[in-house]
Amino acid sequence: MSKAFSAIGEEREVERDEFTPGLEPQPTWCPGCGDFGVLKALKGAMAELGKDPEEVLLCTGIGCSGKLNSYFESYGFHTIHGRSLPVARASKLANHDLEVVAAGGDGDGYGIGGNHFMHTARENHDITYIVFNNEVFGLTKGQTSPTSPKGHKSKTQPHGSAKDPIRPLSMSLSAGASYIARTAAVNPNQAQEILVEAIEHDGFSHVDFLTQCPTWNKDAKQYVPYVDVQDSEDYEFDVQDRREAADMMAETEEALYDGTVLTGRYYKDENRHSYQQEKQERGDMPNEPLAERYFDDDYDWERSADFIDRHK
Ligand SMILES: Cc1ncc(C[n+]2csc(CCOP(=O)(O)OP(=O)(O)O)c2C)c(N)n1
Ligand code: SF4
Ligand SMILES: [Mg+2]
Repeated sequence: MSKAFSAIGEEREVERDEFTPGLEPQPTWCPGCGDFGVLKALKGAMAELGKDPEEVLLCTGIGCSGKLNSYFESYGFHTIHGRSLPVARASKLANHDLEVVAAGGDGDGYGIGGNHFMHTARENHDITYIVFNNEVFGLTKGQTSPTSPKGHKSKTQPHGSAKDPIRPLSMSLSAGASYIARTAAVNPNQAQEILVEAIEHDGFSHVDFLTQCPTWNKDAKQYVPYVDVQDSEDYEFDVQDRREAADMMAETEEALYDGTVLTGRYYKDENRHSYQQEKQERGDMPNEPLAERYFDDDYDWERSADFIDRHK
């Protein structure tokens, strides 16, 4: 429970359950699915931050993970496969008063939506991106995904995958994300703490969330035991140092497939301006939400061509 300012400016307590829809649909996730852990951590994080459901927009992709906003009370946009990020960033730019969270699977975000992931990180849009990493295409019945380990057997790779898996943390760092973390559904307290930090961060926050899929990925490790790199004496690195973070990410990505599950915060750059701030500093983005102009009948609309001084 935590405090929030309501629409009329009064402080009030916020409960985790305010993010549970009044008419709660029966979750269609399988028993034991890691996706329940993401839902719980996100509800807890929003309540801890004192957010009202009407201040939040949750954009999801397609997959078992994409069902998240059916079970989460807020504004929601269930987009098409791999396209949660373009919708999320446009929404944030049009109404920067909204707290915008995008979420989807490893196939959705690192596969079909990989291009959007790379450029949203590069541009440092001020949104939080949660990737449910279960190492398979869950919804479509267990095909190999970009994070499936080499040799992983599935319907699409019956002799074992011949591909090396993607390195999501390293990829995010080189693309330009300014907050990068990994957590796991089996570690709900750490997951909530990390989501709170990610949402509070001004810039693109990427959380690789390990979610077990007991139905289609039985040979995958269930992510226990896990190690929190911040709590363990075996790991010493500075999350603000790009090179040290890169080394720690590489070690983490290697270790996962050798059976050691490392989680925690990997990188944080608090000095980098978000895309919205950069645009505002250049004078080509208004400070008030575009959405407010739309409802202002007296607003004098400019065309983008009017901004160009043709005599220069
Ligand atoms: C353009 C397009 N291609 C393929 C599909 C079929 N499809 C639906 S979900 C999915 C994969 C989901 O895997 P992932 O993103 O890892 O999510 P999970 O179900 O594991 O949470 C695919 C291939 C689709 N819906 N749209
Ligand atoms: S198929 Fe896997 S990812 Fe989908 S709901 Fe079931 S356990 Fe979860
Ligand atoms: Mg998946």
